Amino acid sequence: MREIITLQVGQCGNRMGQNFWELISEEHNISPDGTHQGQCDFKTEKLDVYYDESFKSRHIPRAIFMDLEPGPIDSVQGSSLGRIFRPENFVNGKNGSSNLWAKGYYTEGPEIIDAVMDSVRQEVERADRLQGFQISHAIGGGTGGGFACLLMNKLGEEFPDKYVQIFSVFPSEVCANVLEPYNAAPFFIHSQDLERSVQVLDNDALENLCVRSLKCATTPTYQDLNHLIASAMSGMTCSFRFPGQLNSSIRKYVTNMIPFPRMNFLMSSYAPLAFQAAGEYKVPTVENLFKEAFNSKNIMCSADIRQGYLIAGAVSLRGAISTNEVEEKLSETKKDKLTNSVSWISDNVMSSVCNVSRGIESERDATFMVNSSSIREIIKRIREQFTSMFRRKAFLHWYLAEGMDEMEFTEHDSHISDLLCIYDLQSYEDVFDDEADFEYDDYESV
Ligand SMILES: Nc1nc2c(ncn2[C@@H]2O[C@H](COP(=O)(O)OP(=O)(O)OP(=O)(O)O)[C@@H](O)[C@H]2O)c(=O)[nH]1
Ligand SMILES: [Mg+2]
Repeated sequence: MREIITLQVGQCGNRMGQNFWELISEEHNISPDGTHQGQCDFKTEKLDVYYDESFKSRHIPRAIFMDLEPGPIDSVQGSSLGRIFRPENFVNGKNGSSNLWAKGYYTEGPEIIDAVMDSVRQEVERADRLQGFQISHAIGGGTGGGFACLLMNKLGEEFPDKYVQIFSVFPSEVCANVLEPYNAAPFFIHSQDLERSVQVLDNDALENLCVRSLKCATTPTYQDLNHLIASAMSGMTCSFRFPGQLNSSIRKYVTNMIPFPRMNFLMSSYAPLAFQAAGEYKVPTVENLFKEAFNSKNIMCSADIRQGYLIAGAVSLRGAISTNEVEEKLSETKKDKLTNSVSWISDNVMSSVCNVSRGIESERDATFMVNSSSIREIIKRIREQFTSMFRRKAFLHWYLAEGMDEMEFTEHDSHISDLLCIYDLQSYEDVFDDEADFEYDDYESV
């Protein structure tokens, strides 16, 4: 088995994780006491990837929940699924981070990192052949930002060959707290690694989806947003959890989606949303699913994929669907819609079909994952928010009081600025235009 351990960090990360586990437990017919209901079939074949089967056939999630304050952890423990998790895999501090990255990374975080790493090591020992970790968090939080960076460093030191798939909520255009740009900036350095892929989400885009596609009558709540995130996470991980043909491990997925180590920021969309909201109790066709999944308005972060180069993509479908039909529709879509692909990777969108559906609620669904240079828009926005405060040294004293150096802020800024250059793919196209004169030494790999 190729096990995955999930690590939930901070309020947002814990709630994302809770929703994810509720959804996949339903998909795999695991009840809140950990017992499997129903027959052994496709749904149980790869159950060991996310669950550890213990005595009395109980399936225990390979999950660890952590926060610098008790509230979010208590709420997961008190939820209907709370009893399914190992009690020792809930780790919390008492003082919180006061929204400061520096406390999460330098002062409060180190107080609980040993307890977290003890739980991680125990989970790793329970696995036969661990493939990697899955982190969920918001990069703008003091904990989701600072503590998650500390955790990623520790994982890199102790388990350097393991893949890490990160589900990150990025700050919105109007930040939930003013310090979010400072808290988010260091993430770009800490997440740069060959073995890390970042799935970018943002609450603006998710709210729009709730209003426009799901037709929510009231202002969407975090609960609504988290439900959408969980659907996408379930779609993105279904090929690891169920038998299928493509991307059956994080390693395969990352290898195909990330051409250069630092181009590791991916986006996603999920279908059907509008189709379901329209109250049509028909099973969506492959065409319906493609129409929604490839629509740039349905991407779960605020970047318009039509405005950038499509570097790599993968569409993962679930339900009773013929592979031939998917291949046919995909080649039509590539010709008609995906015309902004980079010229230097041929056939850069893959498809996979998993015949096990999510259940009666959704007999067919599709998740589109994409690596597009339009992610620049979001990174650029965070940098602008960061520099407009940093130029004036606003709020800096809070971070310096926790032991941070002003130079670190300058480094974070210049790292983001480099990243923006890396994602400026026009220059790559130009290199290829001059291909006749091109020598390998001309091109420095990023
Ligand atoms: N989608 C979603 N976003 C959330 C949720 N809770 C918080 N956020 C967003 O996450 C960001 C702040 O992160 P939090 O998770 O609250 O902070 P934290 O990681 O606990 O860090 P602290 O600052 O120490 O509390 C803001 O952008 C919030 O809008 C949630 O349940 N769902
Ligand atoms: Mg918090």
